[in-house]
Amino acid sequence: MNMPRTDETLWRAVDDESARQERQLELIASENHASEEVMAAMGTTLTNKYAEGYPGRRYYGGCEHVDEVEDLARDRARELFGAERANVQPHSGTQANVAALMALCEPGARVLAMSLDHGGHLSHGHAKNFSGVFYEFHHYGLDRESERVDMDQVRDMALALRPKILLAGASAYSRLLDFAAFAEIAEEAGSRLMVDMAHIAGLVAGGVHPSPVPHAPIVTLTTHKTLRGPRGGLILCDAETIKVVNSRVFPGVQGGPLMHVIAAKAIALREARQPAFAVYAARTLENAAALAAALAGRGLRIVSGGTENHLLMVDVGSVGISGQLAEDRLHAVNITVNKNLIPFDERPPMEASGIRLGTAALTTRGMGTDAMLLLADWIADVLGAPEDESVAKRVRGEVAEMAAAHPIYAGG
Ligand code: DSN
Repeated sequence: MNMPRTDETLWRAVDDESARQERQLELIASENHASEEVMAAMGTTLTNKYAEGYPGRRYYGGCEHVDEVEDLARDRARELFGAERANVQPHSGTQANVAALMALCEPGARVLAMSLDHGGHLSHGHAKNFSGVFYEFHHYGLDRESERVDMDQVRDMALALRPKILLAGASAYSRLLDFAAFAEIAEEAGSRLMVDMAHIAGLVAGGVHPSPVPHAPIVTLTTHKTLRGPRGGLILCDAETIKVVNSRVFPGVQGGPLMHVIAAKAIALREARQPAFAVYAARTLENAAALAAALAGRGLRIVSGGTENHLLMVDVGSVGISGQLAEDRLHAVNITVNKNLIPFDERPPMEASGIRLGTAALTTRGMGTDAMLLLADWIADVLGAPEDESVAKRVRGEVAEMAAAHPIYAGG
């Protein structure tokens, strides 16, 4: 099917976004560049199909082909992560978390999760999010010295609170989470362990990060971060939990599944089984470690002293500026990052003292540790002289050369 492009205004915005992605160096830790095949699946006739229900048990006729698509996605998810069951319908990670919480406990139940201020996630009990509105959340944090999860505090809180769910997972935490220790604490406290592995799913798939699946009856993830698929959510669980998970996803929190996105998830899950993906995941880790070490070498403090995954938290307060200023100045040279609170931050969230950097997207572009060393110098140069236009001009030129040498898409 030839794609018509009659809506010039709309397509101009899309083309501008494609050009922006090619031009800028993407360090937002939750973003990546999906393959052309993944993107093609989302532009197919599957977008036309309603398929409320599950394969073989739908509320609409004509579902024989989308059944095949959803079965492929479910089987591939189970095989990739070694899970007993999978639900591939959640529209997003937050939708997956809503369904998972509803599957494990009743509204009003007590849940213990990592604090957002220390690296958790909005859907882990923020007061204005559904999770904080409908559940009684309590939060553990990081140890002030090591800036790592304080497992003694997790245990003490779990034993005192006896939450229905102990939730492990983060969106701005650069260290390994000890899933086996979380599982032991959950057992001791009479809680069920839920893991949100949205950020690290691709690293787990690539075999370079410990998997939570053997330790938790329910694991949620997104498919578009390190896993490099389409935007969306997914739930893995054991055979005992799947019935309630399925009913919480549909009709619990969603209506018709997005079959075009589920097709794209199936493609991404297949891609993640290829040997090349394991190499990609390992390089993503190497790049993050190299970037962290090089930035530290230039005098920027790295939260917790380093990284064990795809992201690093940089305390830009250590060079006397706010996260907001760092984000703005780096944006001006086409390096894209997001400001982020660091643990025990004294600045408000809209200002913040940190930036969060992730290497998943640049690794997809084929950049390696040499590129990370250059990038660290450029970031340190810009943040060390945020008002110096001559530094910005030089770095902007160097960034442009590196971006042009690593096109994301053919013809991009
Ligand atoms: N907004 C995502 C992130 O940036 O980590 C999480 O949902």
